[in-house]
Amino acid sequence: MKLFFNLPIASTIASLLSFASFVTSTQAAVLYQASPSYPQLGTRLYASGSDVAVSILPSEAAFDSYLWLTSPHRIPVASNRETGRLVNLGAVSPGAELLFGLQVSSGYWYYTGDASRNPDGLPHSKVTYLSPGVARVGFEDLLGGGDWDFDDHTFIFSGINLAPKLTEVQSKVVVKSGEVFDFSASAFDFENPNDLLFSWDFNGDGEIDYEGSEGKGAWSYGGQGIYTSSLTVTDPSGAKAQYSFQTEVVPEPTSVISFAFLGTLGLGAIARRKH
Ligand SMILES: [Ca+2]
Ligand SMILES: [Ca+2]
Ligand SMILES: [Ca+2]
Repeated sequence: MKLFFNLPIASTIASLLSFASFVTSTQAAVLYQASPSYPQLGTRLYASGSDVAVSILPSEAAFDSYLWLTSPHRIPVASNRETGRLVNLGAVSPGAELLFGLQVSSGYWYYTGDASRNPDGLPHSKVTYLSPGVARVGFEDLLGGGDWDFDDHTFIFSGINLAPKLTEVQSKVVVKSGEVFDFSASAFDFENPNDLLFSWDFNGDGEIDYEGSEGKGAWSYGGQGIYTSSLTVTDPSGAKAQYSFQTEVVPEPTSVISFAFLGTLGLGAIARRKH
């Protein structure tokens, strides 16, 4: 009878103690990890602040096409048959995404960046970074992706910037109210690998709570509850990478620990009674 009575208490104490040790852990969890390189498909291009120029490389595509800058300004650039031509689009505000569109004689439009922008939901442009500010951008011009070699219409873009890419984010998922905890993140950027700004909003109110160039620091929560925290990394041209995560802030665990102590004393009393 005592055995049945003791076991649930022991397991309750064990779970309380493990909960307490998890909460008081000083280890930060790895929340996000990615390779320190950019994918070539779906890469967005941003303005660096200097003049944006496009040179047209040879094309062997069956289709004629015309390249446009469609945002933040709508500017016609050149046909894919104007090999060797260099078009200067002038300066675009730094940080703005340069959204290029290829108007193909088949009637379809294909865009730089996310696959969801294209009529078939597939990526149609491949960005190969050549040097800071300069990339070769090749398009596929067939609905469905064709042969996926991304060289039907090829251009050299200069005056561009790639957004930084987060490679690791560490923080605590469960934090005690009032506890100072460590957090850290690392990011990768072609143009400015050592000149990035890390901005943390821990309580999700839109106000930056901690900012610095080192990618690490310490902070504490005042209240309790579940918060959507975010980290934004910005390069000197204003291009950004963002990551969001949830943090649970629990009360100071004095009640948990005293409950666990009570449980331990209770078990001792039960053990003594057995003798
Ligand atoms: Ca092709
Ligand atoms: Ca950059
Ligand atoms: Ca905040």
